[in-house]
Amino acid sequence: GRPTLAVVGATGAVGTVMLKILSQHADIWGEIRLIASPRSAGRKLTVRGEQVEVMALGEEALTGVDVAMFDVPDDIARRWAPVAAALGAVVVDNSGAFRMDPDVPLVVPEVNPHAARVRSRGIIASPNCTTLSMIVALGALHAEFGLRDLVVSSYQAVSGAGRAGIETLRAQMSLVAGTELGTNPGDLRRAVGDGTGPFPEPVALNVVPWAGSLREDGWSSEEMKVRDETRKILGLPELRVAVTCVRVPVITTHSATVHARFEGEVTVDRAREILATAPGVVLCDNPEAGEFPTPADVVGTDPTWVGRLRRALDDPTALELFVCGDNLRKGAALNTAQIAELVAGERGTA
Ligand code: 11C
Repeated sequence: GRPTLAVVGATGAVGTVMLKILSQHADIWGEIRLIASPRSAGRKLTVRGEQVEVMALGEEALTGVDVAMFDVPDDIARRWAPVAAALGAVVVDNSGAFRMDPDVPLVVPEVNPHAARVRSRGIIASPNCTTLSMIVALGALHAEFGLRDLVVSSYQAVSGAGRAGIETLRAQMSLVAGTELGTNPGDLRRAVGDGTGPFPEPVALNVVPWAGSLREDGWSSEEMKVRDETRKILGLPELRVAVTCVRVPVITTHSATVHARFEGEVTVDRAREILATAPGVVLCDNPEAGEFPTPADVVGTDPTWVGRLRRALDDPTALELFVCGDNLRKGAALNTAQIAELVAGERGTA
């Protein structure tokens, strides 16, 4: 019979997008079980046009599952993903709990699909949304030119912090709407009060150079993820990466500026050819016509969008580009679904 799929974290920001994706993709699954915290158990959600009752996360819900997708916080994944694996499921985990575990592959189907086959813990990890917003385009360029160094600045949407992030920006926007706030120091902070939600500073009408939690020497967890995950996915453990992660007042779709230096000289013409034909990438780059990707157009779409492609002015081996990717689709739910579909496909041919 067709494989049974469990969606753990079905009620969250990523889970909600996952149900849409499962309703749009080829229907390869038998039963689809929706699982969430006991607080959400009993709610009904729609997937594939059918109402399905949410089950509480526990051994019973995870028994008899072939593939289990986890879209939950790290601590929940750390506790329950091994349980699902021990019960026989292949786990596809979208949290940060297992990404850097040497026995867990970190997979982007357009870049390293082969890695998904070696999974001694029964767990496959899906990368962080900021890594995913650039890695498909970067992987295609790396395959041709050989990546040497990377300098990245992110422009991250508030939905990266889940529903709380979206609600915080919406609430702050209504507090500042129609006012002249933002012309004096402290204006925004007074208007927003303590309601900064998951962000350290007001995010409406602002830019916040922080995502995640504090790591050593002033680095943020998000910055460490971008570096470590990029190295692992591309199989370049020594890759030099400089990254600064910034939160901007966008609901959904992460953007990044990328300076990528390669092994030898590059040409924009060849880079354009590669990006125009790479699966999962759309080249949208016509500065004369004012065409480049922005989150306003990219949100809700699957690919990584690339624009502003230029050769570095002072280095013929380097390219500059601007990328946008929907952080809830390719950045989270879509990549997880693609990995789950890879696994289901293996099973079909086994
Ligand atoms: C953000 N990228 O935008 C983060 C959220 O490692 O999966 C996702 C955290 C993760 O805040």
